Order: sequence, then structure tokens, then C-alpha cells
Amino acid sequence: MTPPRIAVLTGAGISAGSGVPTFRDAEGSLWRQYNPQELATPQAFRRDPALVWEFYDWRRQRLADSQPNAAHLALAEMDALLPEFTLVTQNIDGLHALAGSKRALYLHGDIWAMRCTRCDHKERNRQTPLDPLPPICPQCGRLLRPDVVWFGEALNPAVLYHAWDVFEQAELALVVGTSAVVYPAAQLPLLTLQNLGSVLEFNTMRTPLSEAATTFLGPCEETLPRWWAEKRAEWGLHQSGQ
Ligand code: BJW
Ligand code: ZN
Repeated sequence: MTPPRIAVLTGAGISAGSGVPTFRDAEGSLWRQYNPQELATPQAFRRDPALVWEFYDWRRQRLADSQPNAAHLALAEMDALLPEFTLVTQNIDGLHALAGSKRALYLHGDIWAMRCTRCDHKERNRQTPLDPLPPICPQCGRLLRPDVVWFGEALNPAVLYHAWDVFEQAELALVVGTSAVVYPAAQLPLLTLQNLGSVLEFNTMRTPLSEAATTFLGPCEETLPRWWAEKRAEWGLHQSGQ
């Protein structure tokens, strides 16, 4: 049987099994009692750049020791074995790339990248902890900021249009570990449904998408590899490395 054209949307829940706090769970709110949703804004950065940088520096330090889990690895294998497959992630943690996913679209940027608030300087580094903090532009001496997309900021249009296209064309969308409340990402699986494709959701809880999707309730690091192992056999695909 030929595999369908597949689009995948991932969110913070896929990295929960790797020890990375999600945005909207209790642990995600533990950093000095701040709600991460209040720190991930341009207003917060304008008000107190040092505080926002400390938050990102803390997350970078936690991520430096994190490893991809079985859900990231299953998606990397899909990427290698399926002819028509695109992964779109809201995550900035870099764990998909570490798992071996080659063709991912990053909607919300990259925690390991930073850019100048004034000139066109951009850089990528994995230094933890950052020194100096906040980091300064080597080109013009102004503040650098994390190269991520905060609330109220526009996503990279080329990346977003590509993601729209992928979900519009998909016969099957897999939605993994996202609360499906942040737009425009949350709209993507709706495009697949509009075009009569199906949506499978892998989450520990039901979400606003669940009514229109088939939901596999449970940790995605268990449910997704199980689903993939079944489909891989059904579609006659061979496990990578064999
Ligand atoms: C597990 C699990 C396990 C746990 N296994 N599952 C339309 C309607 C309403 C509002 C808007 C709209 N359009 C735009 C907006 C405003 C806003 C928005 O969506 N607000 C909503 C909250 C209402 N959107 C924006 O502002 C966006 N920008 C925009 O639209 O700009 C317009 C514009 C155009 C032109 C010029 C200017 C502007 C930008 C959104 C950027 C979001 N950025 C963040 C921060 C990124 C950097 C960082 O990481 O620090 O992205 S916010 C945060 O939310 C982060 C995440 O990527 C994103 C999504 O969160 P996610 O991944 O879903 O995580 P959680 O924690 O919410 O959920 C985890 C899930 O996992 C849960 O469901 C758990 O149950 C589950 N789970 N363990 C499986 N083991
Ligand atoms: Zn600069």
C-alpha cells in the first residue's frame, strides 16, 4: 500500500518526554514564578531585556543536556522513509534536528540563534551560560535578542506559506504535543480537514482540535512510535539502519 502525503505539526509536548517543560503546564510556569507567556513578548523584552535573556539562558542550559526521545526519532525515521513527508514545528529547542530530521520547517525560530535589535547581525551559538548576559552585538554594540517569534510578531512569511501549502496538500496530518491554541500554527491542521484530509492527534489531553481529529491519548513518546511501527509494516517500509 502506498503511504499518503503526510504533514506533521509538533509542539512543546513532544519534548516533554526529554525533560523540557512545556509552555502551558505547571512546570513551564516554574521559572521564578513567571508565566512563560508573559516573557515571550516584545513588550517584556523592551521593559526588561535582562530578565527575558535570563529566561532564555536558563532554557538553553536545560536544553544543552536534553536528548531527543522516541517520538522525535520516529519522525526522523518517517522523514527518511516516506517520499511525501514534511515536518513543521513550533519548537525552538533543536531536538528534531538532533534526532536526524532533515526537512523541518521552524515556525517560531531557534533558541540557539540570536540577532541584533539594530543591525543585520545574526549568529548561532550553543554557549551556555551566555557570557555576557544580555549578549551584545559584535558589529554595532547594541543588544542581541533571541531569534524566535514572540506573541504579536509576524512569522517568517516564506516559512509560513510553505507550511500552509504542505498542510493544504496533505492527505494525513499528524498533530503531536501541541495545545493547538496559538495561531497561525493552530490553523494548519484545519487546512488539511478543509481539503478532506484526516487529522490524527497525539496528546496527553484533549485540545480544541480533538473534536475534528482522531486522538491518541497518552505520552506521544509511546503512542507515536507505536502508530508508526504499525504503519511502517502496513506500507512495506523498512526500518532505517537495516
Ligand atoms: C504532551 C505530552 C506528551 C504534554 N505527549 N503530549 C487568531 C486567533 C486568536 C489569536 C491570534 C490569532 N492570530 C494571531 C493571534 C495572536 C497570537 C495567538 O495565537 N494567541 C493565542 C494564545 C490566542 N499569535 C501570535 O501573536 C503570532 N503572531 C501573529 O499572528 O502575528 C500576526 C502579525 C502579522 C503581521 C505583522 C505582525 C503580526 C505569533 C505566535 C508566536 C508564539 N511564540 C511562542 C514563543 C516562541 C519562543 C519561545 O519558545 O520562547 O511559541 S509562545 C509558545 O506557544 C511557543 C510555542 O511554540 C507556542 C505553542 O505552544 P505549544 O507548543 O502548543 O505548547 P503548550 O505548552 O501550549 O502545549 C503543550 C501540549 O503538549 C499540551 O496540549 C499538553 O497536553 C501536551 N503534552 N506532555 C503528548 N508527553
Ligand atoms: Zn548590531
